[in-house]
Amino acid sequence: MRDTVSIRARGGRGGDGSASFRREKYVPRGGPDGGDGGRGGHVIIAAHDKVNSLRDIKPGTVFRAPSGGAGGKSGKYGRAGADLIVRVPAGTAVLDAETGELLADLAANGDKIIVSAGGSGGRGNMHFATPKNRVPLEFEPGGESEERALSLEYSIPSETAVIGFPGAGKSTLVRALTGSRTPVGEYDFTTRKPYIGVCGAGEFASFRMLDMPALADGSSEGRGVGNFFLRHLRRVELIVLLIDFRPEAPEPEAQVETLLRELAAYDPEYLEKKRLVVYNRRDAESPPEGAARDIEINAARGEGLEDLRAAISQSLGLTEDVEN
Ligand SMILES: Nc1nc2c(ncn2[C@@H]2O[C@H](COP(=O)(O)OP(=O)(O)O)[C@@H](O)[C@H]2O)c(=O)[nH]1
Ligand SMILES: [Mg+2]
Repeated sequence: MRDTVSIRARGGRGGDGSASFRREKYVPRGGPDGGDGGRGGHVIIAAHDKVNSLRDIKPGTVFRAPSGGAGGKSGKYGRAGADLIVRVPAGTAVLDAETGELLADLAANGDKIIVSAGGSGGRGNMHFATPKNRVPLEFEPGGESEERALSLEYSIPSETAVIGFPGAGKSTLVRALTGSRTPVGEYDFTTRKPYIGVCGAGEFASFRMLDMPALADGSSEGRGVGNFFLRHLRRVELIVLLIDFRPEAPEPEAQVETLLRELAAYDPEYLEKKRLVVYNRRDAESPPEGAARDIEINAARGEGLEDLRAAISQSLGLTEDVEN
């Protein structure tokens, strides 16, 4: 899955204004009638329903919109250059590649942004006549457009995501709650791509849940599968920290600490999101201490999943005022 791509965009040049003069029978010296050039086409990036990845956009492509037409005789306007529309999936952020500035977050179908406006059309000489100069030869050339380097970043729209150490049971949990057919295995880093499933929450509501690759210590510095997938947390409202409660796993507190550190290392704003700490694989008997607010599950046996579903629904505000 390609979820980032760098491109360039350049709007069309504006059409030149025209310099011409009226020619009519019996009028020896007609006035200026050169029309204006048309504007150049814009380059527009638009989110579209039918597009679900950035895979069809070749990295490094320069998207150039056509120029505007030149103005003509008899005050004729040049035609505007057609806009060039680059379609991306809903959930694509558009960033200035040089400054990293977020230009637009195209979250929903139909959201769009002009990334490089076409140059304006030049004025024709009919605008330059003055009482002193009735035969102006001046016209304006069309305006240039500015080429921009852009970076497109797609992140899957989802309300929740599950992060945790390898083997914590993330894929098992997402599959149990949502029915998504995610690879599940005993190997570390089984899940290299984020997967998504939908979990019903009461009669009319549902939430989506992302299964993420394992987030191990240091992964934000490129260990394991690296941190690239953390960008998919951008749209997530609630992060489930799934703690591996096997005796051979690191201490639960250490896991929480590591996960939070890795989140913060990727984007400090991720710590502002809602969080739920969930203990999984508690096949052993001793309950975790001081964990009254936390949830314990056994994803493989399907235990505690209803409590978890309710806690997530409540945290997302899906359970309010639903009675009758
Ligand atoms: N005994 C036990 N095994 C579990 C539990 N949850 C998951 N597993 C198993 O642990 C293994 C790894 O699970 P997986 O969901 O792939 O972990 P992930 O790396 O976090 O996605 C699989 O064989 C699961 O069946 C649990 O609560 N108890
Ligand atoms: Mg997995």
